[in-house]
Amino acid sequence: MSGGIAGKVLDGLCRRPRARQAALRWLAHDGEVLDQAIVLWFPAPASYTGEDCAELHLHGGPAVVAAVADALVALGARPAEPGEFTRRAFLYGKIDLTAAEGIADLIEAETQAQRRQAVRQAGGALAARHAAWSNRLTTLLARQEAFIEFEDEDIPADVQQSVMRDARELQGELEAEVDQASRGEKLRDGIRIAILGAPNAGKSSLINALTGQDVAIVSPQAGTTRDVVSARMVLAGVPVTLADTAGLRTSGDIIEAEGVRRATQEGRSADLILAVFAADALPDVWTQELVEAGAMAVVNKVDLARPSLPGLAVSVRTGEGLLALRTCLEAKVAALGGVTQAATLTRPRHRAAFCEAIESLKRVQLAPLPELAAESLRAALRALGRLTGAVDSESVLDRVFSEFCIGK
Ligand SMILES: Nc1nc2c(ncn2[C@@H]2O[C@H](COP(=O)(O)OP(=O)(O)OP(=O)(O)O)[C@@H](O)[C@H]2O)c(=O)[nH]1
Ligand SMILES: [Mg+2]
Repeated sequence: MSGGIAGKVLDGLCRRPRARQAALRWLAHDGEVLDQAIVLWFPAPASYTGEDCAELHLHGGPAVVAAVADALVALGARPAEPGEFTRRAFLYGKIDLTAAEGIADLIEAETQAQRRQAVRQAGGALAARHAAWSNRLTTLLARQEAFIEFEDEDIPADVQQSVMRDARELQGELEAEVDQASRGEKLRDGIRIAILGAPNAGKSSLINALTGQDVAIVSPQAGTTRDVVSARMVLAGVPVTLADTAGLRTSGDIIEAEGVRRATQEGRSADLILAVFAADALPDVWTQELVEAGAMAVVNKVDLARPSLPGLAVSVRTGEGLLALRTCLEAKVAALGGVTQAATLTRPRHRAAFCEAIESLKRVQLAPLPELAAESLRAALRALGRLTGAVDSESVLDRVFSEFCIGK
């Protein structure tokens, strides 16, 4: 519970414990004992939200929880909205917006690498780097304003040039950050790998072997797979969705043709494509084109014939080359979305704020008048302020906090 009446509500259930000390209490309401619970009382401001907070650690059965929840509502409380506790913590200045997002990511983290990134962000790593950039921008703005104010007096002549030079340097640093951003976003959202190739090349056999699950039907008949069959796995700490697809060929069968259309579409949205050939068949143009466009070539069935084209040689049947393929995939996935030492931008929202700041810094350097340069510096500061929520509209806050799956 959080809010001004949390203490009063708590008093309605049991004797209030001493601040920040766990106490065992019988909870009772309307003359009925509801549960025996561990009760904690956190008076403001030293609490998660910054308001008065109380915690009840109940026996978790649904009837116990329902009875206590009903009693709390009868005493004047209401259920929290998704993310409402964290939203209040943000509004009371306990945390900034990037830390709030880190907490949401921490709750959702599926892999250890995701957890590490989220812990760092929830701990304020991104906010700290942001503060350093904001400070530098503020100094630049102060220098530019001094230059405008005292232009006629004896301000050193090179002030203007040094502001421009520093603006360019800052622009370069923000650009480098945006270049790194896709890693943070990929680690958060996961990576899509599509398996494409000619019918019968062994794509379905490969997805089964890589995931260790029997997800797709395998048969000697060409054109077995029609739908896109997806399976989740973790590579290098990054969540990966692997998609098996219909064999690529021109087909008169309308169902198979639709499968091929879906396969191509899956390939377009994938971060990485495995282009599978069969060593005992002639390489087909469809798959060759994928390799020319950057797909990773895999030649399967090397137990049947020597591979006639370059690519990772594997045999799903004998297991040959599968370990090398997995190692290679892990390296690629780590490069696309692996965890980095530094705090990175993890959301499109962060990237948008940075891109806007970069555009403003470019305008600073092109400004025909010192006043316009100052205005663009101010715009860059505002754009950066959006990252931590210093400058933000309700709608952005609504979006960030509605992502929480639970009250927290
Ligand atoms: N000898 C040998 N046969 C293989 C190998 N991998 C798969 N096969 C066989 O090749 C046939 C086709 O395998 P699938 O995995 O169904 O091939 P696919 O690429 O998914 O085929 P479509 O779904 O029709 O596009 C099956 O009979 C498999 O048992 C391999 O490494 N060596
Ligand atoms: Mg198949």
